Amino acid sequence: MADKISRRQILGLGAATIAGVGVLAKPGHANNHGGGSAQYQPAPGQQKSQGGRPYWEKSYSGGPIDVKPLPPVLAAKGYKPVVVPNGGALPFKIVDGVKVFHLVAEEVDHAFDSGLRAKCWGYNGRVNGTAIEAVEGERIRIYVTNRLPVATSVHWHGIYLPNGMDGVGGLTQPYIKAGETAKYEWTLRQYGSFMFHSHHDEMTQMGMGLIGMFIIHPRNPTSEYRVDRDFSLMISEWAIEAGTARPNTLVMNDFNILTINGKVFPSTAPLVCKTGDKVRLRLGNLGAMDHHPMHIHGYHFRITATDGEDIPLSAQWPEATALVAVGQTRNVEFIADAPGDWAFHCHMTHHVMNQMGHQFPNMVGMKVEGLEEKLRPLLPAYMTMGHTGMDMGRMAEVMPYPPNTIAMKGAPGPFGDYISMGGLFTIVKVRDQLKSYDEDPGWYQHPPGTVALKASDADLARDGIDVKKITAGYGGTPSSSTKSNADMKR
Ligand SMILES: [Cu+2]
Repeated sequence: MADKISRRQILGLGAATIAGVGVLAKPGHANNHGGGSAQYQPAPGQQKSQGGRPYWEKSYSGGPIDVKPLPPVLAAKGYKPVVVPNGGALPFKIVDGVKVFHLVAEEVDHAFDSGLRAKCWGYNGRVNGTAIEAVEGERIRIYVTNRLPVATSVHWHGIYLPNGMDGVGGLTQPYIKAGETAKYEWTLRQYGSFMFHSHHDEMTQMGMGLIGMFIIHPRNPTSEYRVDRDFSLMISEWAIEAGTARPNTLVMNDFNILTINGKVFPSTAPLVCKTGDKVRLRLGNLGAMDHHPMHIHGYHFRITATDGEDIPLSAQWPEATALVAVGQTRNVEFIADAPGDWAFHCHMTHHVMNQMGHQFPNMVGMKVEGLEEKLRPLLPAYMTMGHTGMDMGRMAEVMPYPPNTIAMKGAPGPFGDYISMGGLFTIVKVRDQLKSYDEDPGWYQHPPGTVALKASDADLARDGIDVKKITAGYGGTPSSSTKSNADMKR
């Protein structure tokens, strides 16, 4: 009975479908499309920023593909370039009104961190850190030279283009064979945060590093669009076993190196901001398998755009954590009005660790007195790990590791204690005074009295805190008035 659909439900479905078709089939108000080969007309900025194009058009394809392009725009005049921490934008030249780029796919001896290098594949000498940046309405021509030992192709992810420019190897174009150079050319008819990546043998080639962000600025930016700091952050994940120097692209779950623009913390460059700056983070995820809830401390941000388009102000979603799924981009924005060193990281706790190996037996809480002494004659370097957790600082100092390994790498912090983070972790450094955005301003100097330090005896006495007494209702024996959720249900 339960799995049979009733006649009533079928009718309901039918009605919903018909209604859906009705909505979709309504003639769109194609204000930014024009017909035939008309010159490309970007939507009037104000209208766009307050809700994008009218809902719903017949298609999101951006209208006719043979539009006449608008003149190319240089950064100095028309847009504020994005900041690509640990990376940079692909250079271009302008030839007869067309912006010409040259993307080179090649092997790169890449440093994830000072302690770990691997032979990866990347674009123009960088792994995950080369961004393409252009402006809505521009005609672009991208040459792709393949210096890999195998065929490749490049897909422009989220971007409206003629089908034959879509870059799916074998489907929309022949492979770009080893040594060949292909030419992609089309006119940009939208703006936003997009991506590009290999679309041939994706598991291998994207896993080896053939991914990047593709930023398109609006032709007529609104005041809302303008920010002081505009960061482009590409997230990915890798499987590099300790002591090896090549990513293993065959694994499905055991990713042990999690990167922002190809770097792990502490090699991720800080996101430097001045107090009061309006900040945009463009987050993209082209990792193989994992979605990343990217979390900011000390602030909340608004999710202002997806890889689809801007989100109208009234619908923007306030969050302290933005989920960036595989294949998605998310723009988040906030006002950096609180100075400090604020963590920005993936909230999956295994994604802020490096290569630590997750196959340990669970030792947490185990009594290990005398164990090391007994085992040392058999295993001279033996150290019991994990019974008090994974204290990276201690382990990094005493554990023997193979070379080219960052198993327990974190960073020494400002208080003499180790920051036990790696992977998808960076720091938003907000300062009242800055010499330069391009310089790490060092650790935040906290105003006196604003750091959580060891409580003094005077503090404890004043507030009647007796640390020796277990206080009912404070995690000790529950008092009669403390009920669990289960108790409440009864
Ligand atoms: Cu994650």
